[in-house]
Amino acid sequence: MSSNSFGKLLTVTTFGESHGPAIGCVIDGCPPGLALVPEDFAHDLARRATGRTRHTSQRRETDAVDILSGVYEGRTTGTPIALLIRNTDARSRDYDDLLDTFRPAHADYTYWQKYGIRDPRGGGRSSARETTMRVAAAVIAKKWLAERHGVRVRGYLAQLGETVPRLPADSAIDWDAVERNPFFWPDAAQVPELEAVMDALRKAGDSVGARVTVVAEGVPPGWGEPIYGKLDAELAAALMSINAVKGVEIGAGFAAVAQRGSQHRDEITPERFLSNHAGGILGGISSGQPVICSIALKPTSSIRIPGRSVNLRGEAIEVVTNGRHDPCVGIRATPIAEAMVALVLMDQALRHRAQCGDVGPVAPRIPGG
Ligand code: EPS
Repeated sequence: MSSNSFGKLLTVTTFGESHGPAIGCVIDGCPPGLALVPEDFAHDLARRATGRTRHTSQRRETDAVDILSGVYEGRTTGTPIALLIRNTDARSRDYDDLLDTFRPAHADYTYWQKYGIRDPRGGGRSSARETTMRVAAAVIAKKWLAERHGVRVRGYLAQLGETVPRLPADSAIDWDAVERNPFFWPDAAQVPELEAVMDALRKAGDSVGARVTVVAEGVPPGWGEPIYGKLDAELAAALMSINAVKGVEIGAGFAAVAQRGSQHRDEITPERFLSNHAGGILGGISSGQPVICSIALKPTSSIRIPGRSVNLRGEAIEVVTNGRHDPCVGIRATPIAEAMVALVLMDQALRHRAQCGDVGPVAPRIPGG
């Protein structure tokens, strides 16, 4: 009803507000026996965290994970796994000027209309702080997918404002290069250019949108439940639930509009598929090719450039948002998008095993590449 949980066999419930004492999640349905220790969470949480470079919000959270349940002697027990992270660097005074105002393009107004009450400190529940717990939950999903199925879920920033990577369209992603820069950008030579864009933007007090692409390799054919639990439908819903996401594409996405059938179809030879416009999903079921999704993130609404809005009394006002905001939320969105893809894939893998576990590999099986 209130939609703080998602998934069917692997369910994730998150809770907490940006400026409350803590944020947390409960992951239920994880198979027993998976090795899990608090240190497993550090890498991905650091990739998503604020305050690690000058290009993101300067709030500095430690993001230390407490495993409260579901793990015994370093292994999951099959019971609910509860994770907790304390908020240690909330600065609620930054929001004093915003207590009775609605930031244009922010959830301030719609939360107020829906609930008739809101926690305005740091955006409360609508804050991207909540995505910390998605990334934490997905550490478990990524681990299980890698160990059980050899699946790897990785993402990169595919566009920042008007800047796109200067790489040939069909070049392989250099994943080491992606991880070596704070933007998750695949073209290392272009990073100084991105830094200049971001520095100018921050100086201007404005923000910009972004595009993030996630690639899941090693997904076997068969995951996804037609008709209403299609893999692409659930990926789209999960990715769209990320703060600031305004668009989702699977494979060729909207470019498919201008393609001919003869161009779009991924022809099959006994050795391989000859292209991947489908993004690894046919009829809502994984084909064995890499699953490829992209998201469009809008520019952050909390900016220093004055904008028109109204206050709680409905009076016209001018809003300026100070505080420690991200000039581009897309910069930190790569691990979040990976997380949502991994959680959906693990849930679908468990569901496939439950219904079709006895089917086994079916010939012919085309290597996915
Ligand atoms: C956010 C606004 C900022 C960010 C926050 C997301 O919060 P605050 O004003 O409290 O510093 O720092 O991001 C995080 C804290 C995080 O961990 O992602 C927003 O409005 O979404």
